[in-house]
Amino acid sequence: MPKTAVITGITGQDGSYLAELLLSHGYRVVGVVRRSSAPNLDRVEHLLDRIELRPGDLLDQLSLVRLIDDVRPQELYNLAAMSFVPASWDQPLLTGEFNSLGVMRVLEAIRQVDPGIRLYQASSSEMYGKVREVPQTEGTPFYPRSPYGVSKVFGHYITVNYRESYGLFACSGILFNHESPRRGLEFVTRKVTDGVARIKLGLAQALSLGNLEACRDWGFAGDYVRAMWLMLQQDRPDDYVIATGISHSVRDLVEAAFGHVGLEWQEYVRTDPKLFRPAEVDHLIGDPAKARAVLGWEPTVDFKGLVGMMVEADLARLSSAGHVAASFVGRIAGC
Ligand code: NAP
Ligand code: F7E
Repeated sequence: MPKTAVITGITGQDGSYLAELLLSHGYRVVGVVRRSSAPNLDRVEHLLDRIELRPGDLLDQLSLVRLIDDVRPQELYNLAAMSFVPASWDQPLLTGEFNSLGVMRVLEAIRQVDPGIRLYQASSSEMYGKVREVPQTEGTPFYPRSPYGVSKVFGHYITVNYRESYGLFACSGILFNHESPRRGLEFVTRKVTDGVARIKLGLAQALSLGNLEACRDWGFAGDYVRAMWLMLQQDRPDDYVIATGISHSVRDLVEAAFGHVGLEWQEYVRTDPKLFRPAEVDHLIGDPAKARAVLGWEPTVDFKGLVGMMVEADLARLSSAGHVAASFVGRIAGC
């Protein structure tokens, strides 16, 4: 019998890569989608004949219980979240509902319907915030700097607590920033690669950014979903840091992306104080030693390869879409 996996957040960046991975391992894949007034399936369009979609919402306990009871999966990957950090200052309560209580609703649904279901919880390096240790490991204390980071700390600890209280096979993956051509346009990597492609094609003249000094440990999303799956294949549940162990500044990112198409970034990039955050996470760098030793996990795409892949994908997309593809970035405050 093939295994069945449920993915919340299947319409997001990670959900789409994870669905591809699980299908390649022969899984029956069931994705949870919340109702929207217009289709929102761009990232999984190529998979629609091979996955099942079911309605559900992290805000609605009953929808989760019913779904799990119907589908009876062996594994559940809880990727759904409000994932854009600046939005968490605008909507802190909703962020907590999704990212904190939403996790508890998933755990409760599993506990009530079938405590044998294995759970992956999408935790985040944003929990380290104002870092207490360099590099960050599974043992580094948390000091979140945004409502998003705080909400993810709750999600992490409630996952650990249900594991320790009820013996659930629940793992928390502390993933550092991971990117791809499917990344949302509001995140800095994609905003930069989309901006570079627009400038190169003559569709834009400049790019506004916030703090160029912030440093992140950026990896490729396709590599990171493999780590999620590996966590649920172990003999016992545990928490893992997933990172490359190499950090770059936003300035490095900009230089690499403009350099990829032979442009001098200083001629196009403006800094906009409105894009600075009320409290910044200055420098993240993860230590993936445990994931390497226990899971046998290694990243396969380095920083330069990632930036090049994303710039090329945006160039191809915008070349074929022509001028129709106007950017929404910059039209929504905080993006
Ligand atoms: P993403 O692209 O923003 O996708 C988020 C997904 O969550 C979307 O499918 C979204 O559905 C869904 N969602 C949001 N609220 C929901 C709700 N109330 N009920 C059901 N579904 C809901 O995020 P991502 O980059 O793939 O990240 C996946 C997870 O990993 C998130 O939990 C994120 O916080 C976490 N994480 C990400 C990173 C990273 O660097 N990417 C690093 C660490 C942790 P709609 O399409 O309907 O909006
Ligand atoms: O910002 C700086 C910004 O929005 C990265 C989410 O997936 O990873 C992500 O959170 C850095 C910050 O990602 C702009 O100030 C400068 O220091 O791409 P980001 P994030 O906040 O690190 C973690 C691990 C998650 O869990 C989250 O879900 O870049 N920055 N200028 C900018 N950032 C944005 N968005 N836009 C700018 O113009």
